[in-house]
Amino acid sequence: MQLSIVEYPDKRLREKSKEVKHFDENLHKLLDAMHPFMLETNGIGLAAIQVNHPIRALILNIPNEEGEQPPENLLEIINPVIVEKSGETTYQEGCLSVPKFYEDVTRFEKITLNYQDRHGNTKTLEADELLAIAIQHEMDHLEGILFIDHLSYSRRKKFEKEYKRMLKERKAKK
Ligand code: Y12
Ligand code: CO
Repeated sequence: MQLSIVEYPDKRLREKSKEVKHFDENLHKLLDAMHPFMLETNGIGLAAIQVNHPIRALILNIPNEEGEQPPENLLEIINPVIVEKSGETTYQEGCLSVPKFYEDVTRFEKITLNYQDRHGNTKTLEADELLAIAIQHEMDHLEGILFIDHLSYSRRKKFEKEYKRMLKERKAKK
């Protein structure tokens, strides 16, 4: 399956993703294609809507202390719901759909998540540190929300100006 990234300001990123009801071969093929795609593009998290599949599915492969992303650490998360949350933490986030930009975003420090795996089995996960941040970032995608939506008015205006310039420069290079 050939995938490509949907980039801001594409309106497709604003769609609300639909609940996954069929844990079938189509879902497995998509998840199987998302993982190598995410690694090739240096990502640690990817929601299906970012590759033009607006379903409530996301993957995460948080780097270990050596900076590696072993396949056994891959998390496939379907239909997630945060059931507990606490604390606050700020981290400089990036997104494959908003290339070249990194901004501080404040999120819950610890979360407990209910979700389904690729076979529809129900799971619970307690997450903190980068995993908790990345889950919240990816779950925002399911609602059509991007990390830049969390910026202050003035920071967002600055971002829009810089992003427009980046897109213009990229177009001129082509
Ligand atoms: C903290 C950190 C990350 C997340 C969500 C997941 N975000 C990513 O995986 C971002 C990946 C990313 C990769 C880039 O590298 C390439 O595109 C090759 C990148 O660099 C450029 O755009 C040049 C930017 C972001 C949540 C919380
Ligand atoms: Co993102």
